[in-house]
Amino acid sequence: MKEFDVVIRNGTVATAGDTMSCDIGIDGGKVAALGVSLPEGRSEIDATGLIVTPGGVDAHCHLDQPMGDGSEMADDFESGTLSAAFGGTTTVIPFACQMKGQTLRAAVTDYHERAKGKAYVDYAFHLIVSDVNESVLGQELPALIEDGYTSFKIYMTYDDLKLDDKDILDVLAVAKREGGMTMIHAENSDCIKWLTEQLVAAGCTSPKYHAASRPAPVEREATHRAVTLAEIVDVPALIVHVSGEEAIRQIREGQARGARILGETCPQYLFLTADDLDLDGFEGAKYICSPPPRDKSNQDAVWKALQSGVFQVFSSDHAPFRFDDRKGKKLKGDHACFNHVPNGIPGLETRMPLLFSEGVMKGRIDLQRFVQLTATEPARVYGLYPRKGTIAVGADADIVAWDPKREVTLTNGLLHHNVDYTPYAGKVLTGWPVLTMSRGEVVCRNGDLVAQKGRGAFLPCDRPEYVKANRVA
Ligand code: DUC
Ligand code: ZN
Ligand code: ZN
Repeated sequence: MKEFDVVIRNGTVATAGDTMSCDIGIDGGKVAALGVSLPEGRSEIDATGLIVTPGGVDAHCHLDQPMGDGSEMADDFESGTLSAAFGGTTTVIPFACQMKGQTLRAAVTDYHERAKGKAYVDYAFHLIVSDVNESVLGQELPALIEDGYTSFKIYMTYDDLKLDDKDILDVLAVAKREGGMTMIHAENSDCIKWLTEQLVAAGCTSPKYHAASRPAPVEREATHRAVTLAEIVDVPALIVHVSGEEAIRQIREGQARGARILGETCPQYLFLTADDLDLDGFEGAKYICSPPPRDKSNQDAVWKALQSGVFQVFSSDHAPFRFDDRKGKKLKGDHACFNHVPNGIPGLETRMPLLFSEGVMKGRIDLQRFVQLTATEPARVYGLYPRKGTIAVGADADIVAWDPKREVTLTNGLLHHNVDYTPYAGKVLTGWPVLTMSRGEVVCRNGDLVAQKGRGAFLPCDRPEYVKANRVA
């Protein structure tokens, strides 16, 4: 009787701590052994010449999220998780979004319905808390944290989502008391509103003015305030999608003061700039996301913060809107003012390949940092570690094999999302995920899908160890 269901043999295995040449024995969907010359498995995978990493954890992506303005996200749990798998991501954490007037529980129930039977890889939910009231603070959030929904995003901007400082303090206090992780979208709403009014009055309405309506100080001020509010409550909080130097400085200074502030950035802040919003006609709308991409020197600052540890998490913020579509970027037509264009860009499938190629292969970060940022730390921050985010005995066998020699020119046709463009078209990448395994089952291999839709499972999250352990990395 053979000891393992699967043996992945002769790969270069990288975790957050080490790189080693070894075989991986997998049994019952879990890693059962790491060693050399492991006994034969019932199935064998030859990883000679490949780099083997933990499957990615994309801790910030939007799938089939109800929008309320007539727009529709192009990816649901089926196309979103398919696209994730082909890009080396084996866990996604999208958002169950509370509409104002709705209970959090109703948002979660609705989101489970949307996910049911559709996912190719495993998924957990963050909550979005948009309506803070006594029952949310006193009953709903504590009960949902207990049930495995241990992280929640709050917004400082967007009229239908934003909270004021008092509400934010109340949510942070619940996070502290109950052991949840608060994610904060930090942009100053009134500044955006005022700047938008000025721009529109001056006839500046094309996509490029989106960046002008949300300049770095708008993010800097809100980041400073978010850090301050978390310090006042004395609780960890994570600033999401940080775009550049000014916000980074607020986080770094907070961390230096001892505040337990975590940071997340995304590919758009490494590979896009505000110039991309200035393409002919309406093309720039493809790049409208918030905060907006900045400039080259801000890209450099983001790389530095990835290297130095200011950021713990590298997510896609996949927010999928089709370009040539009246439910997408052209919701209000192809001459719409920038503030009527749905915010967000696709990136689930390209997140890890971009960082592998431009980070690891170009020597900006090592393999350990790559694994930390794309898998281990997101799993730890959101209470999924060590089940997810590592290759260790007892962990789920969520594993990706990379061919470091494969050169790929990105085109939208190569990708598996349901969006009609990729912001990264034409980029030539070195290194590509050639095999993605989830709980011991190969999901895709050499560009072919080999698993069934619906196999992905919901993951209740533990209370994040960052909160439990009262510390940041
Ligand atoms: N900004 C967000 O805050 N969420 C989704 C997409 C975006 O651009
Ligand atoms: Zn956001
Ligand atoms: Zn987002």
